[in-house]
Amino acid sequence: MQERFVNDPHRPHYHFLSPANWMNDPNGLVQWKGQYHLFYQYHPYSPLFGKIHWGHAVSQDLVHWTHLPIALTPTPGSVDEDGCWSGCLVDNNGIPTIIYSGNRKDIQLPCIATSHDNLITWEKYEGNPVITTRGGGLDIVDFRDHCVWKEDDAWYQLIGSGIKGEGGAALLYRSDDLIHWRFMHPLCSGRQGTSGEMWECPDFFPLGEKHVLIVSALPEAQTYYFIGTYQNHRFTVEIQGKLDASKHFYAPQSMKDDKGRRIQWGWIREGRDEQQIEAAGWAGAMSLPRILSLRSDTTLNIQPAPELHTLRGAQYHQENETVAAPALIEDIRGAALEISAEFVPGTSQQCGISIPYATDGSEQITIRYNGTTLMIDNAPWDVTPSMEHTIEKCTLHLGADETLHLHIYLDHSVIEVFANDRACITGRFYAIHDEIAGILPFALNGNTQLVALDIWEMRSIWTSQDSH
Ligand code: DQQ
Repeated sequence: MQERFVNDPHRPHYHFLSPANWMNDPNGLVQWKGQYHLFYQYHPYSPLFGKIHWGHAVSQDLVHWTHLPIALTPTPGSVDEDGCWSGCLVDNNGIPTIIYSGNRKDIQLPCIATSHDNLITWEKYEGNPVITTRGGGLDIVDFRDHCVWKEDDAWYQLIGSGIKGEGGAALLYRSDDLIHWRFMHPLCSGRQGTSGEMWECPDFFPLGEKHVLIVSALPEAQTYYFIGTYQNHRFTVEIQGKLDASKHFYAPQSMKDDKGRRIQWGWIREGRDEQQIEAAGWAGAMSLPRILSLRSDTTLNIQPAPELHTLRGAQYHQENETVAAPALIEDIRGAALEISAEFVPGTSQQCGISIPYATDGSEQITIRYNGTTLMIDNAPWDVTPSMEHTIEKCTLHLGADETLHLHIYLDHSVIEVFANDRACITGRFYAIHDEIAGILPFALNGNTQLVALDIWEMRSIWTSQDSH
């Protein structure tokens, strides 16, 4: 870790981060010659958003990353002079090809770049942009971000957009050569019931017997998924919902790996102001890799990648306890932990896990479930939970015999909560204290069974040699 960040209590230890400064969306995800490549939106010269480059990192195991040279840099006087914005990567007959949004004067247009040295250096196509008319004649709000795939003998592309008076839209294009594109129609748009005026970062892929479309909707900055049937280049939505309850998880992109898994990363944005970000010298983190699959009822199953188990260090375990009143497990310290807790909620009004940073409960983060709602809040322990302290929340209904399974990843200022493999909440929490003061499983007004509780200290993914 870079010397200046060593004592920063808020900088995550096992989430992917840029070496310093600003980062946002994951881009160009691919497994190439066995290695996972992660490109990302990066402003190498400032902790604030600005002229965006494509950062690049590689991993053998999905967990540890090595930074590589910057892949795309804005070219002065060109269509991407103000930024190389989000996009994807495809294998065009052995030639890795990036499709990204060139940004000039706040207008984005689709551009192409290719690599001839295994994804290290990139040559921009001299005819960029490859589409010059935004939105195929529709009255659109904006036009950017790309999801490209091969189907039969042609290339297809979704571009994020919004149709005025209608809402967010994912526009479908077709091409024989990745250079010449023909607009077909909106594959999906706000008419299908989702709010949002503009859909950024569309991601479209087959999952089980269905297809899934994921979008990041503006202005509310919320990620949505649509599950449905894709036939004859039309998409019929059957199920839809929020992907992660939180606005801190945004602009996700996914890839299929050689194990056939659909792996997704999202950008975890900051929850602090520009002054604090400038003082910190960095902003943004990548989520943990999440494995998406379809459940038997064709809803979305979301689990952290099992490779993360390799980061587990010292373990605390307890099982079959009745939780009637909060009892602090005191000997857990640090701020990089994985917690797995299974509850039978029983008669209590609420149950969950509280993570105090001070033994008097004055500073803590709590994951609570009340039978219908899962939430993260930062209310001091003696305060009745209220909206004021709720950081994030989502609906979660348990089946008749279903236990509550909370799977929590705390990594300094980042917290990712997975509940019953189907509800996700990502939060940011900038504690004053450097480390936690214990873990507090709790139940309020009744008895809850804690079937099993496991807590692991998590190792850092960086070594002292990493320029990070
Ligand atoms: N981030 C990129 C855009 C995209 C947005 C710019 C989503 O291409 O729409 O950094 O976070």
